[in-house]
Amino acid sequence: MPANLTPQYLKAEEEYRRAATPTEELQCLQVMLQEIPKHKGTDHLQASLKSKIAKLKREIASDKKAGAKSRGVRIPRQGAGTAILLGGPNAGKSQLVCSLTRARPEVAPYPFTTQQPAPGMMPWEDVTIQLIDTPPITADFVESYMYGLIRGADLALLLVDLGSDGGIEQCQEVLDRLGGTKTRLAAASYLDEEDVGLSYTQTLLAPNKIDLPEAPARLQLMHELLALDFPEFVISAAHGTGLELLREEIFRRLDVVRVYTKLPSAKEPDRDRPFTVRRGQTLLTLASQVHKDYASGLRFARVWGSAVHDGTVVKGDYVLHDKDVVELHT
Ligand SMILES: Nc1nc2c(ncn2[C@@H]2O[C@H](COP(=O)(O)OP(=O)(O)O)[C@@H](O)[C@H]2O)c(=O)[nH]1
Ligand SMILES: [Mg+2]
Repeated sequence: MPANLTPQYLKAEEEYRRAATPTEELQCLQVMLQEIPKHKGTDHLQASLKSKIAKLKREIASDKKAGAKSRGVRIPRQGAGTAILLGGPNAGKSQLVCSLTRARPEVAPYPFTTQQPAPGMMPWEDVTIQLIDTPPITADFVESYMYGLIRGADLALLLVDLGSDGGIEQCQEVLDRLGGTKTRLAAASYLDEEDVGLSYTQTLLAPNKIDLPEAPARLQLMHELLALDFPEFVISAAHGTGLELLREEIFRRLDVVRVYTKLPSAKEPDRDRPFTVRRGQTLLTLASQVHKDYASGLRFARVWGSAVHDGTVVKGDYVLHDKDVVELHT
């Protein structure tokens, strides 16, 4: 990573990785090009940004001509963050969504039951997290909209079918299939340093159906055959084994903090629905989430929380902590 990248650059880069439309991508790349320090060490990256921008402009122009809508399927982000479920046929993706959310996708013992991506909301403590059920990825086929969904997700859950002899190979096929594209899975989310179009989405591995008698032996075999560095959560989506740990890790991986707001006149904050912001973000980000006018009109805030004394007066650059109570003064 070239040195001295500005916070604006890093923010645009993060948004670029998650952009769902060519127009959004273009906006982010333009900010990145503007913000990148101009010296020899970034020549390569500058050139790569410029060629991406030119390509996107052409793409947008030809989409306009063809009257095309934005490519792919878009699922509006909801809740504290988004996890996308991936896997081969029958791995148990739909079953997991059924077990963790109130959504009721069809679960069936035959492949390709799920044909459209479908979101459901998973409760965790006092927040909800969006889970997206998807059609299987196989050696021969992946729906083209899947790339945008994977890039846009905060994290991926890769399910392995321990209920069939083919499960391990099917998992490998998912990785191979994506590994040949610019949308890949990794232990952490990041953009490639040399090629900003190449995106990695952090992934948890979830070997499923551990309730079945042959499953432990297959799990062992999987460890021998696949050398994966993803954190592993062995589960039974149908029986609930391991799901509590998995839910907690999903929340942790979103890397967000919860903030409760209160009116200056109120004694108690609104505890029902916390706002969530990425860890490291500031009061200013929260203010603009609460109301679009608040970011510019914010004078100060009082904070009750783990990092400050009760009622401390802070400015827009205060970095929020999990479970802070914030009273905004505009
Ligand atoms: N024994 C067992 N069966 C499961 C489990 N999870 C899913 N299944 C079964 O596996 C089959 C495929 O599940 P489904 O959720 O439709 O898979 P998908 O294609 O990945 O969405 C169904 O018959 C499910 O009942 C599990 O944890 N244990
Ligand atoms: Mg399904």
